[in-house]
Amino acid sequence: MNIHNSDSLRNTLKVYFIMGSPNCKDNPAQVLQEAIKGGITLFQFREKGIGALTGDAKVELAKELQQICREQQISFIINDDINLAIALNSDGVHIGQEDDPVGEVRKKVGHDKIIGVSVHSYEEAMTALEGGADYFGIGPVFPTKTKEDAKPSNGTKLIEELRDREVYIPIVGIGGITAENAGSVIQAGADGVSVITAISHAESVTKAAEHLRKSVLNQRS
Ligand code: TZP
Ligand code: MG
Repeated sequence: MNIHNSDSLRNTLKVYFIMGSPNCKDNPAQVLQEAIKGGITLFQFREKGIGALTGDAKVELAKELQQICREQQISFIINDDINLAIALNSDGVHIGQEDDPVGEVRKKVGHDKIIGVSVHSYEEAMTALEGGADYFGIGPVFPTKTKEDAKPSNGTKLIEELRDREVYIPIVGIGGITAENAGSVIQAGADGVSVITAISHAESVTKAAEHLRKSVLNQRS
Protein backbone atom coordinates (compact mmCIF):
# COMPACT_ATOMS: atom_id res chain seq x y z
CA MET A 1 0.00 0.00 0.00
CA ASN A 2 0.98 3.68 -0.05
CA ILE A 3 2.41 3.39 3.41
CA HIS A 4 4.74 0.55 2.32
CA ASN A 5 7.82 0.30 4.50
CA SER A 6 7.22 3.83 5.58
CA ASP A 7 7.28 5.53 8.94
CA SER A 8 3.53 5.72 8.68
CA LEU A 9 3.15 1.92 8.67
CA ARG A 10 5.74 1.61 11.46
CA ASN A 11 3.70 4.01 13.57
CA THR A 12 0.49 2.23 12.74
CA LEU A 13 1.94 -1.07 13.96
CA LYS A 14 2.99 0.18 17.40
CA VAL A 15 0.05 -1.02 19.48
CA TYR A 16 -1.62 -3.66 17.37
CA PHE A 17 -4.69 -5.25 18.92
CA ILE A 18 -5.90 -8.58 17.54
CA MET A 19 -9.11 -10.36 18.50
CA GLY A 20 -12.25 -12.21 17.59
CA SER A 21 -15.28 -13.18 19.64
CA PRO A 22 -13.58 -16.23 21.31
CA ASN A 23 -11.02 -13.85 22.87
CA CYS A 24 -13.57 -11.55 24.49
CA LYS A 25 -15.25 -11.84 27.85
CA ASP A 26 -17.58 -9.00 26.90
CA ASN A 27 -19.21 -8.00 23.69
CA PRO A 28 -16.43 -7.72 21.02
CA ALA A 29 -17.71 -4.35 19.77
CA GLN A 30 -17.48 -2.96 23.29
CA VAL A 31 -14.02 -4.45 23.81
CA LEU A 32 -12.84 -2.85 20.57
CA GLN A 33 -14.32 0.55 21.47
CA GLU A 34 -12.58 0.45 24.85
CA ALA A 35 -9.28 -0.63 23.31
CA ILE A 36 -9.43 2.24 20.82
CA LYS A 37 -10.14 4.62 23.69
CA GLY A 38 -6.97 3.34 25.34
CA GLY A 39 -4.89 4.15 22.28
CA ILE A 40 -4.44 1.07 20.09
CA THR A 41 -3.04 2.01 16.69
CA LEU A 42 -4.26 -0.92 14.53
CA PHE A 43 -6.84 -3.69 14.74
CA GLN A 44 -6.92 -7.22 13.31
CA PHE A 45 -10.11 -9.27 13.21
CA ARG A 46 -9.07 -12.87 13.93
CA GLU A 47 -12.13 -15.05 14.34
CA LYS A 48 -10.46 -18.34 15.32
CA GLY A 49 -10.51 -21.00 18.03
CA ILE A 50 -13.21 -22.68 20.06
CA GLY A 51 -16.62 -21.13 19.50
CA ALA A 52 -15.47 -18.98 16.58
CA LEU A 53 -18.28 -17.62 14.45
CA THR A 54 -18.61 -18.80 10.86
CA GLY A 55 -20.71 -17.86 7.83
CA ASP A 56 -23.04 -14.87 8.08
CA ALA A 57 -22.46 -14.37 11.80
CA LYS A 58 -18.73 -13.96 11.17
CA VAL A 59 -19.36 -11.52 8.32
CA GLU A 60 -21.77 -9.47 10.44
CA LEU A 61 -19.30 -9.21 13.31
CA ALA A 62 -16.52 -8.25 10.90
CA LYS A 63 -18.70 -5.48 9.46
CA GLU A 64 -19.61 -4.19 12.89
CA LEU A 65 -15.98 -4.05 14.03
CA GLN A 66 -14.88 -2.52 10.73
CA GLN A 67 -17.46 0.24 11.15
CA ILE A 68 -16.12 1.06 14.60
CA CYS A 69 -12.58 1.21 13.19
CA ARG A 70 -13.74 3.50 10.39
CA GLU A 71 -15.43 5.89 12.78
CA GLN A 72 -12.31 6.03 14.93
CA GLN A 73 -9.84 6.11 12.01
CA ILE A 74 -8.12 2.89 12.93
CA SER A 75 -7.07 0.60 10.07
CA PHE A 76 -8.85 -2.75 9.94
CA ILE A 77 -6.94 -5.92 8.99
CA ILE A 78 -8.48 -9.37 8.51
CA ASN A 79 -6.68 -12.56 9.51
CA ASP A 80 -6.46 -15.35 6.89
CA ASP A 81 -9.81 -14.85 5.18
CA ILE A 82 -8.79 -13.20 1.90
CA ASN A 83 -12.28 -13.45 0.43
CA LEU A 84 -13.78 -11.66 3.40
CA ALA A 85 -11.05 -9.02 3.21
CA ILE A 86 -11.90 -8.42 -0.45
CA ALA A 87 -15.66 -8.44 0.13
CA LEU A 88 -15.37 -5.87 2.94
CA ASN A 89 -12.62 -3.85 1.28
CA SER A 90 -10.59 -4.11 4.49
CA ASP A 91 -7.35 -2.15 4.81
CA GLY A 92 -5.33 -5.34 4.67
CA VAL A 93 -4.88 -8.99 5.51
CA HIS A 94 -2.59 -10.98 7.77
CA ILE A 95 -1.55 -14.42 6.58
CA GLY A 96 0.51 -17.31 7.92
CA GLN A 97 2.71 -19.92 6.33
CA GLU A 98 -0.28 -22.27 5.83
CA ASP A 99 -2.12 -19.72 3.73
CA ASP A 100 -1.74 -18.90 0.03
CA PRO A 101 1.66 -17.57 -1.05
CA VAL A 102 2.10 -13.84 -0.48
CA GLY A 103 2.45 -13.10 -4.21
CA GLU A 104 -0.92 -14.68 -4.92
CA VAL A 105 -2.57 -12.84 -2.08
CA ARG A 106 -1.03 -9.59 -3.37
CA LYS A 107 -2.56 -10.23 -6.80
CA LYS A 108 -5.96 -10.77 -5.22
CA VAL A 109 -6.05 -7.83 -2.81
CA GLY A 110 -4.14 -5.29 -4.91
CA HIS A 111 -1.23 -3.00 -4.23
CA ASP A 112 -3.03 -0.53 -2.02
CA LYS A 113 -3.64 -3.02 0.80
CA ILE A 114 -1.45 -3.95 3.74
CA ILE A 115 -0.24 -7.57 3.77
CA GLY A 116 1.23 -8.88 7.01
CA VAL A 117 2.92 -12.27 7.10
CA SER A 118 3.85 -14.48 10.06
CA VAL A 119 7.42 -15.71 9.64
CA HIS A 120 9.49 -18.04 11.83
CA SER A 121 12.87 -18.12 10.11
CA TYR A 122 15.18 -16.02 7.95
CA GLU A 123 14.22 -18.14 4.92
CA GLU A 124 10.49 -17.62 5.44
CA ALA A 125 11.17 -13.93 5.87
CA MET A 126 13.05 -13.70 2.55
CA THR A 127 10.28 -15.54 0.72
CA ALA A 128 7.62 -13.26 2.22
CA LEU A 129 9.66 -10.20 1.31
CA GLU A 130 10.01 -11.34 -2.29
CA GLY A 131 6.26 -11.99 -2.44
CA GLY A 132 5.54 -8.39 -1.43
CA ALA A 133 4.83 -8.48 2.32
CA ASP A 134 4.44 -5.08 3.99
CA TYR A 135 5.27 -6.22 7.51
CA PHE A 136 6.18 -9.35 9.45
CA GLY A 137 4.57 -10.80 12.55
CA ILE A 138 7.20 -12.69 14.52
CA GLY A 139 6.48 -15.02 17.44
CA PRO A 140 5.57 -16.43 19.76
CA VAL A 141 8.10 -14.20 21.45
CA PHE A 142 6.90 -15.41 24.86
CA PRO A 143 4.81 -18.46 25.83
CA THR A 144 1.13 -18.06 24.98
CA LYS A 145 -2.01 -20.12 25.50
CA THR A 146 -4.04 -18.10 23.02
CA LYS A 147 -3.02 -19.88 19.80
CA GLU A 148 -3.62 -23.63 20.00
CA ASP A 149 -1.04 -24.51 17.35
CA ALA A 150 1.57 -21.93 18.31
CA LYS A 151 5.19 -22.94 17.85
CA PRO A 152 7.46 -22.93 20.93
CA SER A 153 8.35 -19.42 22.03
CA ASN A 154 11.64 -18.22 20.64
CA GLY A 155 12.19 -14.86 22.31
CA THR A 156 13.35 -11.99 20.13
CA LYS A 157 16.05 -14.01 18.32
CA LEU A 158 14.60 -13.77 14.82
CA ILE A 159 13.78 -10.07 15.18
CA GLU A 160 17.40 -9.41 16.13
CA GLU A 161 18.73 -11.66 13.35
CA LEU A 162 16.70 -9.85 10.69
CA ARG A 163 17.84 -6.43 11.89
CA ASP A 164 21.47 -7.64 12.09
CA ARG A 165 21.15 -8.85 8.51
CA GLU A 166 19.84 -5.46 7.42
CA VAL A 167 16.22 -6.40 6.84
CA TYR A 168 14.35 -3.19 7.56
CA ILE A 169 10.75 -4.18 6.82
CA PRO A 170 8.33 -3.18 9.62
CA ILE A 171 8.07 -5.93 12.26
CA VAL A 172 5.68 -6.65 15.12
CA GLY A 173 6.34 -9.18 17.85
CA ILE A 174 3.50 -11.46 18.95
CA GLY A 175 2.82 -14.00 21.68
CA GLY A 176 2.58 -13.48 25.42
CA ILE A 177 3.37 -9.79 25.15
CA THR A 178 2.31 -7.54 28.03
CA ALA A 179 3.01 -3.97 29.10
CA GLU A 180 5.78 -5.38 31.30
CA ASN A 181 7.74 -7.17 28.58
CA ALA A 182 6.82 -5.10 25.49
CA GLY A 183 9.87 -2.87 25.91
CA SER A 184 12.26 -5.76 25.29
CA VAL A 185 10.51 -6.54 21.98
CA ILE A 186 10.95 -2.95 20.79
CA GLN A 187 14.55 -2.93 22.04
CA ALA A 188 15.19 -6.03 19.92
CA GLY A 189 14.23 -4.09 16.80
CA ALA A 190 10.46 -4.50 16.43
CA ASP A 191 8.39 -1.48 15.45
CA GLY A 192 5.41 -2.56 17.48
CA VAL A 193 3.74 -5.29 19.49
CA SER A 194 0.63 -7.25 18.71
CA VAL A 195 -1.43 -8.62 21.56
CA ILE A 196 -4.63 -10.51 22.14
CA THR A 197 -5.22 -11.34 25.81
CA ALA A 198 -3.14 -8.57 27.40
CA ILE A 199 -5.93 -6.29 26.20
CA SER A 200 -8.97 -8.51 25.56
CA HIS A 201 -8.90 -10.26 28.95
CA ALA A 202 -7.95 -7.23 31.01
CA GLU A 203 -10.23 -6.13 33.80
CA SER A 204 -10.11 -2.66 32.25
CA VAL A 205 -9.54 -2.95 28.52
CA THR A 206 -8.96 0.79 28.18
CA LYS A 207 -6.38 0.91 30.96
CA ALA A 208 -4.59 -2.15 29.58
CA ALA A 209 -4.34 -0.55 26.14
CA GLU A 210 -3.11 2.71 27.69
CA HIS A 211 -0.52 0.87 29.74
CA LEU A 212 0.75 -1.10 26.75
CA ARG A 213 0.86 2.03 24.61
CA LYS A 214 2.92 3.86 27.21
CA SER A 215 5.44 1.08 27.49
CA VAL A 216 5.86 0.88 23.70
CA LEU A 217 6.05 4.62 23.10
CA ASN A 218 8.53 5.08 25.93
CA GLN A 219 11.02 2.76 24.24
CA ARG A 220 13.54 3.66 21.62
CA SER A 221 14.48 0.81 19.35
N1 TZP B 1 0.45 -16.02 16.73
C1 TZP B 1 1.54 -16.33 17.44
S1 TZP B 1 1.23 -16.25 19.09
C2 TZP B 1 -0.37 -15.78 18.86
C3 TZP B 1 -0.63 -15.70 17.51
C4 TZP B 1 -1.91 -15.33 16.89
C5 TZP B 1 -1.32 -15.53 19.97
C6 TZP B 1 -1.03 -14.27 20.71
O1 TZP B 1 -1.95 -14.10 21.76
P1 TZP B 1 -1.54 -13.48 23.16
O2 TZP B 1 -2.78 -13.63 23.99
O3 TZP B 1 -1.22 -12.03 22.93
O4 TZP B 1 -0.38 -14.27 23.68
MG1 MG C 1 -3.27 -18.27 8.90
